[in-house]
Amino acid sequence: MFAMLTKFAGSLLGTAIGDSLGAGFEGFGPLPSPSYVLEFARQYRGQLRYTDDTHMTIGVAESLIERRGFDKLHMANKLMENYEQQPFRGYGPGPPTVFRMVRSGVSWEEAPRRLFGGRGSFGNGAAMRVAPLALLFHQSLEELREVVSQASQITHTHPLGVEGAVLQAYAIALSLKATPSSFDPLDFLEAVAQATREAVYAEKLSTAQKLLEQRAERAEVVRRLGNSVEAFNSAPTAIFCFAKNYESAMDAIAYAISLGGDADTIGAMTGAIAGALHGEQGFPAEIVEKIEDSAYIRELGAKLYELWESRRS
Ligand code: R7I
Ligand code: MG
Ligand code: MG
Repeated sequence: MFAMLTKFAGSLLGTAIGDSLGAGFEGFGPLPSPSYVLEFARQYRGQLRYTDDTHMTIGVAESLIERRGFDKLHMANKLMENYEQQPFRGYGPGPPTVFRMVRSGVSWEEAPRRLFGGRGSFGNGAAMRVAPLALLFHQSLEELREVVSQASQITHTHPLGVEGAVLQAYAIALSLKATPSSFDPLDFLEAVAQATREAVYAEKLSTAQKLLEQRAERAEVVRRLGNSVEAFNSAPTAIFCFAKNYESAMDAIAYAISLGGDADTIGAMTGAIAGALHGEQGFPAEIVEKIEDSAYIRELGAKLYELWESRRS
């Protein structure tokens, strides 16, 4: 049995590694191969800086730790304050618009609903930051769904934006409870598929199972599952990238980034799931060391672990 502590840290570090490595390729077409990404990671000199994906994940973790549990208003303010301190991290247009509306007097309930014609965003911004919630609430999938929907709606109210975050959280929770030696990727995909309440996601996850069985090429994976910024074109893709490469956390991230498109975010989501299976040991120390604030991110994982332990007893 893997120690839970390293799995908590692994999921947050996996987010940061996928994000920071993928950031340089966001918006690119498919890369020559996953090993191209691994080679880039090995040879890169200097610090690998993270983007909004990790920055928001840090905010979610900080709020859970400070409040010793989920407090929507506190988390919303934390995400807004962190953004205002470091607005340069490549945020999507939605969240900063919400924060500006709130600063000008619109309520937290109302502001995110005003985006994109009145239903709110279905971008992957709620899914990319979900790891800390998945870690803390992994024991009850019902409670996890409830907490993740609420936390998503700070910025993403569209049901498809929320569902992407819920499924990404389920994937992390399942991975956290599994061990690498007994992991079955088809059973895993089936379990995530069973949990979805939205047809688009059910369809994508069923496609993911077929692509895995057929050992589909990367180009077909991109064509069928997508690699863009909408939650339904990236969260199922990340879940697939992990399932296909479950034996190695670094290979999973490299494969995800090699698909191109929203590479930092698909890398971050894949890394969060893979890190929850393999723990921090799944990532080479020389890569972890290159990631900006990796010691702080590991510490947040440890504090979330302590919080989870204390809430259990
Ligand atoms: O979801 P969000 O926080 O963006 C996250 C992405 C990641 O790739 C990060 O790495 C960063 O680069 O940004 O930000 P949003 O602005 O809410 O959503 C992202 C994009 O999804 C939007 O800018 C739109 O292009 C698209 N989108 C929609 N398009 C049409 N209709 C989101 N919701 C809608 C919609 O309802
Ligand atoms: Mg980003
Ligand atoms: Mg991105």
